[in-house]
Amino acid sequence: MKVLLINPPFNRLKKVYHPYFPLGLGYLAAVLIKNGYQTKIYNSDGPDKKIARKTPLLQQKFKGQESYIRSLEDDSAMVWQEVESVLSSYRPDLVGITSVSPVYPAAKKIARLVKRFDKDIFVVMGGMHPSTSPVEVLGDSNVDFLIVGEGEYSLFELVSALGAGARKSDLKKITGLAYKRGRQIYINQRRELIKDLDSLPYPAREALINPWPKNSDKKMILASRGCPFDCAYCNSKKLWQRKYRARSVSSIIAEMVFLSKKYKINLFEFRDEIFLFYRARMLEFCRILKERKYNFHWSCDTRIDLVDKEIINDMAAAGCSFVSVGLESGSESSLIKLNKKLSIEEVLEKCRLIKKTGILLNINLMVGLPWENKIDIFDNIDFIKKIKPNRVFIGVYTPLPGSDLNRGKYRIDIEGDQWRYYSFHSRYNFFIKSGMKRKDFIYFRDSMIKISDKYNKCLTQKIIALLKRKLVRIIRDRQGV
Ligand code: B12
Ligand code: SF4
Repeated sequence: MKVLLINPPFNRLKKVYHPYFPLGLGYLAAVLIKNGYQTKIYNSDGPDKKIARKTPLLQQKFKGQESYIRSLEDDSAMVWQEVESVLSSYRPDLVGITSVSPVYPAAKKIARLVKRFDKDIFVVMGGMHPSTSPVEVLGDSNVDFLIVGEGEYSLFELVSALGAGARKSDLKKITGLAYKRGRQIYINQRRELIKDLDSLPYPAREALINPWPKNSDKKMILASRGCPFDCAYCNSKKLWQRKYRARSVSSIIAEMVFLSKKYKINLFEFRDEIFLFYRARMLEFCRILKERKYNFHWSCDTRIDLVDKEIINDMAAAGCSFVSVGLESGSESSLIKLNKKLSIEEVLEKCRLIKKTGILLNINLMVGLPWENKIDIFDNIDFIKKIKPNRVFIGVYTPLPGSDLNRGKYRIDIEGDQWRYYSFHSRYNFFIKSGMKRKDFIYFRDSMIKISDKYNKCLTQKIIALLKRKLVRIIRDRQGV
């Protein structure tokens, strides 16, 4: 069984420059390779010479949605030809496609291309969207199988079973698998989560067919999985069941050292949902990085309530240069409705703590919550001005399948290809039920975005300044000055 794992295109079709490595596919590939299966990863959201190499501002991200929609409709777009050429040069027996909801139309399109290329190739889908909408996804005639939840061992068992000419009774035993026979859809029992994350091999970054230049996609790393909190707009719990599992400090640092030697990098991006959950583990992580003087720089995402003076100072001393926090709203009543369990006062105080250390601060905010009125949006704008962050990431509320907020009077079902219109940065996202008119919402949303981009421009300048300083230092070192 020859396996090809595909990350569908999204940023690339939005013409947004964003080097990243699909870590989920990396883990799936690593387990298959370890068990003797020839496996490659193709990141169709990967490098594209036509896209300018610069960090996009929010305004550009919104413009990109139109280009995503157009490319999905245009069979001659370069990316679809690239998919076909990868299929014909690699000739897989099984293709696995990952998908989050806004990317699902692109994942569907790839499934269609695979079956058009060779109908005997097995198509398996997995990831957040298939896990939360399995019946819809398996209803697609181009999809044979689907894995709900954590995928490594379910996919491995499926590949082994198919390689041995599986019968229906073999498939019944594979936990986490969903499949169909004729029109009947079967969803097996969910698989138990992997108990010890240290037992997994490192993501197979080397299995990527089309890496980004200068190893810019190699910096992403995961130290934990899942999140025990329960924010109403989020659907993380549908995948990770509100269970938080962390790797050991020694395993994380060993992976950083491995990456720094193999790819000559010293900058890492932790992509965990909440990096700081276990305080003692974080302090130990920082202590070891400081003691061993690795000179690593790193960034992470966390809930702001997990930050305190000691931990943030230690993080700064251990090379943390950028922290991203999900605050979501500057309105106290919205925070309650979102079940954020944060108060504005606490947030402001903790943001001050972070900024004092010199660590760059990114805040994530949402706009367009179903109950919002213009006062809530003004509260957001005020909040940004009070915090004065180094970067602001605004997302327009998106009703994610399986989230608590997407229920009852606020329930909105977006199906299949309709997802092409909706993402955190799409002008089609309008789910307000407070009576605010669409045109007023657009005006307030755009004001919030413009103010945020002022801070975002500053960050670009800060990074350029930092790089210039580095360059000057290198030139001086070389000249022995
Ligand atoms: C890191 C991250 C990113 C990174 C990297 C994304 C990537 N493709 O790897 C960046 C910053 C680029 C990103 C971008 C976006 N992201 Co994002 N991201 C995350 C985050 C924080 C962690 C993802 C991760 O690495 N998890 C760890 C790995 C191990 O898990 P995994 O990828 O899910 O894979 C496992 C299983 O799902 C399964 N599996 C996954 N794929 C497949 C495929 C097959 C064939 C099989 C068998 C199994 C399988 O097995 C894997 C191993 O166990 C999650 C939060 C979360 N709860 O997951 C959000 C999250 C996935 N992102 C989300 C969204 C919406 C986006 C964007 C659309 C945002 C936007 N711009 O509008 C884009 C889409 C870009 C893209 N093409 O993916 C949402 C998805 C919600 C939804 N229902 O769709 C999440 C859940 C955050 C949230 N709650 O809002 N993201
Ligand atoms: S939004 Fe973040 S903190 Fe809240 S439940 Fe989702 S992952 Fe956890």
